[in-house]
Amino acid sequence: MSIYYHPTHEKYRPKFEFSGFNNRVYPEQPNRIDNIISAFLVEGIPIKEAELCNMEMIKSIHSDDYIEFIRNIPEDIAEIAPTVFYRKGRSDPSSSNFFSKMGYYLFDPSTPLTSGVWEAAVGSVSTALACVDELQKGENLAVGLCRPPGHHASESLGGGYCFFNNIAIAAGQLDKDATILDLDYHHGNGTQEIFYTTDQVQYVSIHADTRSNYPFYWGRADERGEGRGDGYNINLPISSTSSESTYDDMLDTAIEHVKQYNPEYVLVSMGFDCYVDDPIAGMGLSSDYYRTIGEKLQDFSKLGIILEGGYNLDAIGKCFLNLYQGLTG
Ligand code: Q9C
Ligand code: ZN
Repeated sequence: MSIYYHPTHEKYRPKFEFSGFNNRVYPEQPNRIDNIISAFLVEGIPIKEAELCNMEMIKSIHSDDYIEFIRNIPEDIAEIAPTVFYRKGRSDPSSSNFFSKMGYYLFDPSTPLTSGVWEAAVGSVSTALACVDELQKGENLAVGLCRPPGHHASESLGGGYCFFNNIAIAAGQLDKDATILDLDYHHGNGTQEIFYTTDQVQYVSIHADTRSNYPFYWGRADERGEGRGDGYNINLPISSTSSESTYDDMLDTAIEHVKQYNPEYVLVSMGFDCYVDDPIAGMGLSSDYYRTIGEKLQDFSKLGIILEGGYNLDAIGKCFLNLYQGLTG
């Protein structure tokens, strides 16, 4: 059992998120990882540095042109986000104009571009891959402190603080069936899209109902997969004001779906933004409840925990530690 991170996450530290009429302080900060690591170190639990992955891994999920776009963020750009967006059926983007490409490869202004994006995003993918490596070598549990997160990113489209879909890239490396169980507050639209037509990866997500919550245009219960993937995409939306007991019932339902599929591996898109005092989201979950989640996940024998969201800097360390103690207790 190991916990991984990669130090290049520190290179990505945007200042602002363009958000409606106000810019707000960027919630997805390096402190998130620092605080989680501190909480583990206080308990004497060591954290390992992941080895850098090769580009083939990223290419297994993302298009070459999207990867090149992220790799080639102009050095002289301090921090920038798109405000004009491409929609299907319009003219293709210009291959030479950065603004044109920016509105094509990102779906919202929540994912600012800065010079450190590439290094941080590759480090985050590497962290998730270190976890599946460990599981394939025979370990039963691995934890990846990925940052930036990944579940909103699809083949050629970033957004929602995500550039590369860490957990999708990791799941794609597994040679046996896998479930991605997404417990972030937000629907993982990128992960859903990537595996929508396959039966080799089951996607199960509990999230705030997207009829009134970000990311709005994906995540309904009737999105069940297509072709071979029909029935292997399971969206379980709940109200954004759900109590802990509502959440707990839905978690049992989600776990039943996973058991029915009976995968070799379970990878969890672990967000802590359902915590009651999350600054941008939040449902009724207490920090103690994350121990219960850990206990319930003990039902699965090959388990990878991959960090997605969670923005309360005072609580994220405690929540993660509780989860870990539930998993290992
Ligand atoms: N006013 C994750 O938790 N901002 N991403 C929405 C609404 C984007 C969350 C702004 C939230 C993305 C991984
Ligand atoms: Zn989230």
